[in-house]
Amino acid sequence: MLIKPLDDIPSAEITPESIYQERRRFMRNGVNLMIATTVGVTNTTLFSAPVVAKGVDPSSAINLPIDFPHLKPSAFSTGEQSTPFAKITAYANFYEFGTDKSDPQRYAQTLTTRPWSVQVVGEVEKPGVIDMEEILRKFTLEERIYRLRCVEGWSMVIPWVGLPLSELIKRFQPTSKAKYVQFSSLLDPKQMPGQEDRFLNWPYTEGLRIDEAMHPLTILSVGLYGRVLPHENGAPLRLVVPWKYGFKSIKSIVKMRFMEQEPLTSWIEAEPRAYGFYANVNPTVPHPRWSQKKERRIGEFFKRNTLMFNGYAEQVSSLYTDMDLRKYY
Ligand SMILES: Nc1nc2c(c(=O)[nH]1)N[C@H]1C(S)=C(S)[C@@H](COP(=O)(O)O)O[C@H]1N2
Ligand SMILES: [Mo]
Repeated sequence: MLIKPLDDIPSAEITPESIYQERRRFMRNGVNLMIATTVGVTNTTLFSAPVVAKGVDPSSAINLPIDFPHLKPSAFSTGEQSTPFAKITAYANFYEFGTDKSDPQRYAQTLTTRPWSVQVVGEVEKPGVIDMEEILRKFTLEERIYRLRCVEGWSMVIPWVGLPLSELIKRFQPTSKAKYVQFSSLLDPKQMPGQEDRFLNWPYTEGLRIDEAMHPLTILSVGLYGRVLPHENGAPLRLVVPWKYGFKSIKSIVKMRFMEQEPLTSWIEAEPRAYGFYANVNPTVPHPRWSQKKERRIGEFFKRNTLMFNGYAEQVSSLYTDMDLRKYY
């Protein structure tokens, strides 16, 4: 058993290290402020970050310059309060770097994210490779504030920076046989020490039906809170499918394969009874070892009810009419 239910998760979701780092961020801000006031400087160039924050971090504890200042806002964004940056980065699932929530922040920083490219193969008219710089140059980036619900029973609200996956897919012209798309993460045990353990069949793979991949809610993310995607959250490029359990949102993607048959995924290979291909958030279908009725928003004390399709039913339920979602879990 690899994914643990909510009640097995220690209540301290922030590691001492992350608290330490946050305190350091505050201190650095404080130091800048002191210099500015001491020498009587009124212009703001001494401050480390511009104040036009993307998303609104309720803790205001991001001491990183904004990388994407001009983001198109999205009608799909939730109006809910975003989870603080420090919590999104300190509490992550990225098994290539270890299975503890704090492992990715600790160990993923050495991942080389440039140069980076995504290979596109299979049922497409124009197979090829697209470079990360080209992705950043050619597509309009949006801010998409989405809920993320993990199968383990926690959730967050994340202000992603991203582009609709459909925009990228169109460039490669899927054929009429392209019914599904499989995604693969980087395979490199030297950089990703978690891959020395065989608990998942590496590389991490995931898949979507083509209509799910083309759905306007589905994005590729290159950042969060207006900043370049932190390594621990799947740099430099990861999928975000907000109506599905978090494990569908595969990180550090290097390959997309368009296919006629439903692709295999790492989690189905690991435990098919627990993890299905669709993995739509569904409070009425329990995991074999725990209920999915409730979730805890990271940073909150009381659990809240989990919503069908993670609250995105209005946008996506039409994709699944005539499907028994107990069978296709
Ligand atoms: N390559 C890869 N992608 C992955 C994972 C992983 O272990 N490896 N974990 C998944 C799980 S279980 C979740 S809940 C989300 C978590 O995303 P976050 O850590 O950015 O919140 O990433 C998903 N994508
Ligand atoms: Mo997850």
